[in-house]
Amino acid sequence: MRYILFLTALFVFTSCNTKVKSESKEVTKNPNIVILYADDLGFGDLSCYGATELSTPNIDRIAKNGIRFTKGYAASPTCTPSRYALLTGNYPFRKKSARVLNGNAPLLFGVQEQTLPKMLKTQGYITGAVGKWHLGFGKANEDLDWNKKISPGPLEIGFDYAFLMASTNDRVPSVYVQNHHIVGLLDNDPIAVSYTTNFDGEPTGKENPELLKMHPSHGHDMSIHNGISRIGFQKGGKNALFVDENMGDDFLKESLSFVEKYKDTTFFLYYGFHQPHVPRVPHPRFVGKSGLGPRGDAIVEMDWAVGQFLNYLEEKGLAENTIVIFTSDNGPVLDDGYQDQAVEKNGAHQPTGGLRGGKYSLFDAGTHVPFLLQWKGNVQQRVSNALVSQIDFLASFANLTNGENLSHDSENIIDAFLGKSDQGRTSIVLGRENGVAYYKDRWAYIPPHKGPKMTNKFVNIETGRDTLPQLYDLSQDATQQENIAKQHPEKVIELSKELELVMKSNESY
Ligand code: NG6
Ligand code: CA
Repeated sequence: MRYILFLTALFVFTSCNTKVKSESKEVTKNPNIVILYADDLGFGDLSCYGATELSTPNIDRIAKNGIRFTKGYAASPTCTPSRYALLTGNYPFRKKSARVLNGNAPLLFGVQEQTLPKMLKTQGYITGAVGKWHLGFGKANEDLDWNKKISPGPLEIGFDYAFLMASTNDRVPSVYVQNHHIVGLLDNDPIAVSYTTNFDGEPTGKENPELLKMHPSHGHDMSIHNGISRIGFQKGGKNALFVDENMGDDFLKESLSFVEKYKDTTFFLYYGFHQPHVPRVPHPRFVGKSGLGPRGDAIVEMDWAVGQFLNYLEEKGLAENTIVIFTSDNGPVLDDGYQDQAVEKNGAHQPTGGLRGGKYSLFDAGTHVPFLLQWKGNVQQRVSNALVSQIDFLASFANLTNGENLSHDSENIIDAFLGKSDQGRTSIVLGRENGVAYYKDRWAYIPPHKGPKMTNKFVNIETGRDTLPQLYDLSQDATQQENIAKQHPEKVIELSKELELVMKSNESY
């Protein structure tokens, strides 16, 4: 960055004068970087993206303060692969194990792999991860004992501090992990976790529905905790189990205390919300607030937390020195496994903003998500149509901070992120190895895929799969209504060849 180079030169030039030296050091300070990462929030779920049935005034503040991207993308239509891609700058199809992980899966990253926090650490950042993880813990091929030191994990891939939900809120173990240990675990009540067999005497959602306050619609019928049955079996560790209703407050508190502790340094914070992923169990003070049932209430709860976080930055005088990004890991879903009236109470709300598909889908709504960025005093308010992806944070922030990008796929589009250019990426691969789409310029190409065209009847989302090639012109047909592959055979060949080249370069590792 010219900005940084200029100041570095100033630093060298004045280095004989200690007083000036310390002043110039002050000016060269890189901005703090915060990524606020929603879980399953759709392109149409925020009022700043046109939602009328739901109000998100706090998240909208980021759009008012900065940039609202209209073409912002997560890497994949599910959680783990998107998070992997955001943190490594690598397309998730390069890593076969980058798929929705069980709660006892090993750490997805090799400890040698470059990550965004590792890169930022080399540039002097203190790095923290709070909230949803879903990226595994422990060594491959080794059963993790959750009662001992939990490693490798976030601390081994570049985070200085971590306070994380171990997996997802619908998967056991229902605990938080702080650095290397489960929070609140007592020696006399160890926790045990299994994804194959239940523990003797432990009730399950399937056998004991009378114990439930929220019933599954499909799946989610194993161990019961807090009146909610989950995926997987757990026993013990009672003192350590999280309370779903408090989770939003717990993550906010941890995020604020991380910022408080490191506000005089340069920090990077990855703040992963659990909302509005299932089970949707907001704190009672948000129940009924949206009129859309628990899914809407969970979004209102997250919006409140974002407001508290932004207020804190303002109060501490950090807003001008902090880049804040808000985005989502994949598109929206209504019934994702619990009877929480998400479908019945949705009314006229359009979580996808009218885009085709949703979570799990190769159609646009699977990965086309809200994408906002503010850097007060440095970035002007605007709407940007540049194509931007979470995969590009690594190369772009490496450029901004003078760090090194070692990833395969991350592109430096820092000028687009900071609103100085309308040019983002020109092409992108979306999805993971069992299903991808390829976008270039105005074209969305989905290669032939085997498999069902619909997810199950509860989720009820089109997968985007077809045994024939699909081609859509997003400039004319943003909702992908007309497959024009037959009218443009030469385009289909061109795009399929390009996609093949990208996928073959830097083979899976
Ligand atoms: C699915 C779960 C769904 C959700 C998803 C992952 C069932 C029936 N469905 O398998 O509830 O957990 O995985 O979501 O179990 S993600 O946002 O973390 O990728
Ligand atoms: Ca998700």
